[in-house]
Amino acid sequence: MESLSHKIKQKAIEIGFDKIGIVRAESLIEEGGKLDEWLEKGFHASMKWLEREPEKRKNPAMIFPDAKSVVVVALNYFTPHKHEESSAKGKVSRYAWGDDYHDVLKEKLRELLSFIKSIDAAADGKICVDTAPMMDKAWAIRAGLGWLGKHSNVITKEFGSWIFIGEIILNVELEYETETIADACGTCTKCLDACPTSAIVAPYVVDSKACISYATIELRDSELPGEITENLNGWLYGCDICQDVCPWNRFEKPTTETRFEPRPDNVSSDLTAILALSPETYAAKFRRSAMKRTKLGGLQRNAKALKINGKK
Ligand code: B12
Ligand code: SF4
Repeated sequence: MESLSHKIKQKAIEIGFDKIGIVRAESLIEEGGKLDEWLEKGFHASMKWLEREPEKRKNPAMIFPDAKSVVVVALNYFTPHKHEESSAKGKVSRYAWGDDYHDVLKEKLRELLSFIKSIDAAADGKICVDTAPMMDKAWAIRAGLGWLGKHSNVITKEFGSWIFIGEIILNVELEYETETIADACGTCTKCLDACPTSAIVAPYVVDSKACISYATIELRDSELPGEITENLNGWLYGCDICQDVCPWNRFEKPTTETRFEPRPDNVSSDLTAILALSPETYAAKFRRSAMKRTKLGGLQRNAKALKINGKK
């Protein structure tokens, strides 16, 4: 008879996930230690929410008390489109081109959880897509989905690093993955060398303060720091430089999830049009888009920085 673990894996692929692994819901002792170090060094910059309840980030039982297993999924988000190299446009990072991944993953994970409950009436679980403080990358690595690249994103052999990660913490014991994928970065340092702001301070470690992605998405200041403005390289929202240069991304393949196809003007956005947005037109344009995280003020701040920088 097929095991529940096997059925969960089959169903996950049927729902459209690209990779799945199941691991025991243990505390992340080693990875948690690295998180502590990262926070102590202030690499989280102004993201104070990362400091909150650090123990919860390391221990799934503190998020879901009956935690026995963690089902970890990866969803490929690569769509074959290219940025326009024009000073009138600002580049948007690939992850934000289509619909907000939180909504897409949550919907699929809900379907998976309902399926599990339909087979085992005693089963219950908690869906996590940034909604609960889980260390997504650490779980993906434990579940054998990929390895931590030197740019600090998880890389898979099949899809490169263009994957989103999500989990379901479950109250049922399952069969667990026993093997992890070995680090296949080797001696390559392309991501470290290409980062224009030297934000990858050591292999596997990103200092958010220097990262264009952090500054253009998470930083709430009314102006971007000078070193970021001068090195934006055309990025309006997020940054993909360290992943674009990664040799493993030659294995990128188009996703089957049509909601990740770019919305109009979302690959290379017209800077003048961004600056002309009102709160109403902004809300309508970016409804259910990951790009709303930076809010209208943040997006216009980035567009202004690009316009000033472009004129230099
Ligand atoms: C905070 C955050 C950010 C921050 C910090 C990024 C970072 N490097 O952690 C900022 C705003 C900069 C950011 C940017 C991006 N993010 Co982000 N982010 C997160 C978030 C919410 C938490 C990550 C976290 O806890 N970081 C803290 C550090 C300590 O955690 P960590 O990297 O997992 O820690 C490991 C390593 O640092 C390593 N380590 C630490 N020190 C040392 C020392 C040595 C010697 C070694 C060997 C290892 C090592 O070990 C740790 C344990 O495994 C996650 C979602 C989540 N809930 O996990 C998404 C997440 C990591 N982001 C994601 C994405 C897509 C991005 C961007 C690509 C978006 C973009 N295009 O602009 C960029 C990538 C920038 C980059 N090079 O990392 C995806 C990554 C998917 C993937 N393939 O891995 C995630 C997982 C969201 C998701 N659910 O899919 N992000
Ligand atoms: S996202 Fe951009 S700024 Fe951040 S580490 Fe990668 S290359 Fe550097």
